[in-house]
Formats: sequence, structure tokens, C-alpha cells
Amino acid sequence: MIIHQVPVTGTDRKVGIVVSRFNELVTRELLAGARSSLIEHGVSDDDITVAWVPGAWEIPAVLRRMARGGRFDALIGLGAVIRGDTAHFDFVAGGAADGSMAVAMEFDIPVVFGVLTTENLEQALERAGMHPNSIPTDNKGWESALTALEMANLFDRLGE
Ligand code: INI
Repeated sequence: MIIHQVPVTGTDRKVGIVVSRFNELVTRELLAGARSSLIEHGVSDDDITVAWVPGAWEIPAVLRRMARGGRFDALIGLGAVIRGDTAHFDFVAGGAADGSMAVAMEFDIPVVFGVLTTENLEQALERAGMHPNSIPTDNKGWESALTALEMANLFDRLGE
């Protein structure tokens, strides 16, 4: 049996992050969590590229741009779609998810879906690690960074 289980290390990794401004109170915490996590796992701050977009709907198009350039080992989309805010929750959340997956498939690159889809703001704050009792790893941005590094290492291990 051959088992591939790779470490979550980020030395020399280049990571692109697309983060949406909608619900920025939440998304800036996701971004802070992702950045801290990447750095803690060995990624240089200079190797992290961040692009802000208006809303989660816009994330996939910018992920695609980043993927097309071929400069990144992994990409992360960060956003917060809150059902209470919108009648078109399903369209925005579904479009962001489907579009992000399409980029991963088209360009054969790890794309992490770090877009919160919650019923209300409270749930979103909790998943961004903003609850008074939260610890850094409760932040989904932090978790997204770990996923990105593990997937980049796994892609390398598996080769073409
Ligand atoms: N975008 C979000 O990121 N989160 C939301 O909760 C949201 N709501 O509630 O509508 C939202 N809408 C904007 C959308 O992402 C686009 O920016 C907009 O439709 C323009 O294309």
C-alpha cells in the first residue's frame, strides 16, 4: 500500500488570497487568520499576494486570473455570505463555491474555499474566531491556510 500523507509546511510556497469586502468586519479577520497561519508555517510574507474584491460573487473570477498566471502554489478565497442579509444568498454562495471549484479543475491548482456561508452574523463571527472564547485555530481563515499548504505539498508529492 502506498500512502501519501504530507506535512503542512510552507517554506518557499507562494500563495494567492482573494478576499471580499462584503461583511468586512468578518473577512478581515479571516484574512488576518490566514496570513498568520501561513507565516507560522513557513511562508514568507512577501510570498503572500492578497486581492480584495467587492463580494464573494467576484472571488472566482479573480482566483482564475491568479491561477492563469501560474505564479502560485495554492489559492485561497475568503468571504462571508450571510443568509439574513440577502434574498440571493443561494446564488452568491453557490456561485462562489462552484466558480472556485471550476478554477481548481481548469488549472490543476489547489483552491481553498474559505467563504463562510452562515445563517446569521453571529455564526460568521464565531467562524472567524471573533467569539470572546475563541482561539486562533477557530478562525476559518487559519484553517484555510493549512488546507492550502497541505494540498500544495500533496500535489507536489503526487507529481503529474
Ligand atoms: N456578497 C458577500 O460576499 N456576502 C453577502 O452576504 C452578500 N449579500 O448578502 O448579498 C454579498 N453580495 C454581493 C455579491 O457578492 C456581489 O458583490 C454583487 O452581487 C455584485 O456582483
